[in-house]
Amino acid sequence: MRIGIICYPTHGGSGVVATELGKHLAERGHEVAFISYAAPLRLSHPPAGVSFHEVEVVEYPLLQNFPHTLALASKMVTVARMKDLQLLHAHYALPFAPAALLVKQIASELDLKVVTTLHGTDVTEVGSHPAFLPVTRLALKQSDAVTTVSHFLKEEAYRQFQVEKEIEVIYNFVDLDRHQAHPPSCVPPRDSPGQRTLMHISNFRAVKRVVDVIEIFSYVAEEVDARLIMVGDGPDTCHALQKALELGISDRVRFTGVTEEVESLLRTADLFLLPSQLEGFGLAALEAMASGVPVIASDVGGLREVVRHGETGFLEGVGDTKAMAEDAITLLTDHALYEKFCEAARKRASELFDYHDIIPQYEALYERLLKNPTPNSGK
Ligand code: GMT
Repeated sequence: MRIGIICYPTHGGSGVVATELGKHLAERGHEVAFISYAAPLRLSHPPAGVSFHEVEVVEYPLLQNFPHTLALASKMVTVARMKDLQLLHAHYALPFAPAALLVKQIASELDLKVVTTLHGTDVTEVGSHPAFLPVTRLALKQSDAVTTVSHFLKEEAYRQFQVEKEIEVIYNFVDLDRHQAHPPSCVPPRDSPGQRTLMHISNFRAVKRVVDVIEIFSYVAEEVDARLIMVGDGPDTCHALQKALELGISDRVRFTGVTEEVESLLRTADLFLLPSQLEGFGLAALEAMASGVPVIASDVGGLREVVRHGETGFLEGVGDTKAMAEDAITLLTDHALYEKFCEAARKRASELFDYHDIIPQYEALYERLLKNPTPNSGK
């Protein structure tokens, strides 16, 4: 198949899922064209079968707020015709799904199918905001297929958008081979031999509650010799830094910034913290589990489908940093229990979220759509 993928190039989970999906599709013999305003983070070296097409920014005095969606749609038309694409897959509803639908109309001779995958805040915050709601709703109605990354998000999409449309759940996935449990460390050595490593990875937006991460760590550090590694960057980095200073623990908190080396970093972690306000899925939690790292997270949204409370980690109420810290201390001080959780985490990642099982679900969906050409389209 010849597939166009549209996603955000930044270090958010939706861009990661879109990029990994495209790379796996190419491994399986499909041709994949990425269209975005910058190369996605995990596409620095596009493999065979993958191409990247950049949306140009036009400068003109009138265009103070550059109409990115229109430029994106125009670029997609060019790429779709150049590559004879059969399908456009929008990762994150806005502005990708409306742009893809515009392309479908403009390049009608191609009879393009449009798949929209909803990831999280495109349902819970952005897409359902009154400023965008009618557009999101139309885009979902007119997409040839809509998928969500969790059952929670599917129900939330029905609730927010009131669309009578079949929504298919296709879970996010991991490549277990890249997450071999506990190989040698690649981050700076621990300050002491027995020191334990807690880790958080995110885009440091408000929804991730990074200040809570610092607070949880401060309780843990009172009882256990531990350090915290904060991976990523975003609007709330300064708040996290400030909190660490205030609590007098900044010598044990390291901020790495954005990195592609997620798997090797995770191999150095003993526990993963994700105390988010909400998650459509919680890809970072899954990546931790794939590395055999138990997760302590908020009891919300798609996280309930990823983490099994009391088995692969613990889920506590949003903001309950004390309970999360107690869970962390329990795991870090009971070796036998900790080992059980590590094993269960990796097992769950492999049984439910292995890319070998998930990619074929996208392929089957694409094939089903392409079997039904639009009447009189000439395809
Ligand atoms: O975080 C966002 O605002 C959007 C999006 C992104 O691009 O990172 O994240 C969502 O997509 C991920 C991949 O499907 C999910 O694992 C995240 O849970 C989800 N984030 C939120 O719902 C906050």
